[in-house]
Amino acid sequence: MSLGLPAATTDAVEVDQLILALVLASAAVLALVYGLILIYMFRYHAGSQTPRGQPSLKSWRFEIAWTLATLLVFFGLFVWGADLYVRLFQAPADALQIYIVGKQWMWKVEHPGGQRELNALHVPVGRPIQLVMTSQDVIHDFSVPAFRIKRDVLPGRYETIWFQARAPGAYHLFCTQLCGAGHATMTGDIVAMTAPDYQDWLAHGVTQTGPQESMSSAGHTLFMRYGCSGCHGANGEGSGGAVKAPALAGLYGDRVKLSNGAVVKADDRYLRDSILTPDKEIVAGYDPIMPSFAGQVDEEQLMRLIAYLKSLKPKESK
Ligand code: HEC
Ligand SMILES: [Cu+2]
Repeated sequence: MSLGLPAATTDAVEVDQLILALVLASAAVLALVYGLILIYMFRYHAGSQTPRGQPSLKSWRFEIAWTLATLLVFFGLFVWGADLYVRLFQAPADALQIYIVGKQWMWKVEHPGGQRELNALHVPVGRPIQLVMTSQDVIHDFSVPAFRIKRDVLPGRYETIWFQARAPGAYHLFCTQLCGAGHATMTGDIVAMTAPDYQDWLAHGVTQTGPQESMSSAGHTLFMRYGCSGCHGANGEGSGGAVKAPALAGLYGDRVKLSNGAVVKADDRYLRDSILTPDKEIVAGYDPIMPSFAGQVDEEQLMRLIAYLKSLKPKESK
């Protein structure tokens, strides 16, 4: 059941199957109820000779059977839907991360290799892609009907979504959250390509301004420029000298113990908050001396800084 819309990702196929199952189950209930209404309408219409005298005996077996049957069918659909929903929001660990910043009224995309594009997103087919998204101004919504995905893109935090395209092709991207006068123009193209074509596109297809630099190496430049290195060491190895600051290598994905006793996972959200609101979560054993960089680094620089932090591998000795 595609309603003329291609199901261009692996999950889109299953989303369609779930919708079809829901429609069929609902149609069966509808047919039963309206069918009975129709039958009784004709059978017992005014003046019909049908005997009306003896009401039939109530059967508990019948009551229990139909209640259980409908419960199981609809509960089964619920479990299926909940499971699919969870899978839709948990990207596989090997997903390729691509960064997206929404703003009035465009989508800015940056690939890990530093390739940038506007209102377009090139991806390889057959490989899970995770989008890490944020907004520079108001709430937008990243929606690709052919992929059956849709996610609000909020200022001040990261939202992620993932998909795996099935076949090469171009698919429409829409902003589906009314975001101002230019909302209707906030569209774009998702271009799914074979892996070799994608590599080729990464190497040649992008119009570049200046020397091309990967996101993490651009992030390292920012790390030096904003003085992070002064406290955290030139390569994020941490420092124990005049200022004591934690090592950042190997931090991503790790568990961090905070001064209030809580333990949090160092994901994209945590790294972002550590840079913008360092007072909120203090690493256990350190003084809250890190300044906030809110207002100094913009969303795109922040993503590059984070890409750099993620690229730092843990020390052997750790
Ligand atoms: C004045 C020294 C100083 C500067 C400059 C500084 N930091 Fe920090 N940073 C710290 C200290 C101290 C902590 C630990 C206490 C805390 O959580 O606030 C920390 C914590 C962090 C954490 C969390 C570490 C963990 O183990 O969970 C991250 C991430 C981080 N800093 C990134 C940065 C980045 C990126 C910059 C530059 C934009 C920067 N810091 C600049 C001192 C600094
Ligand atoms: Cu928008």
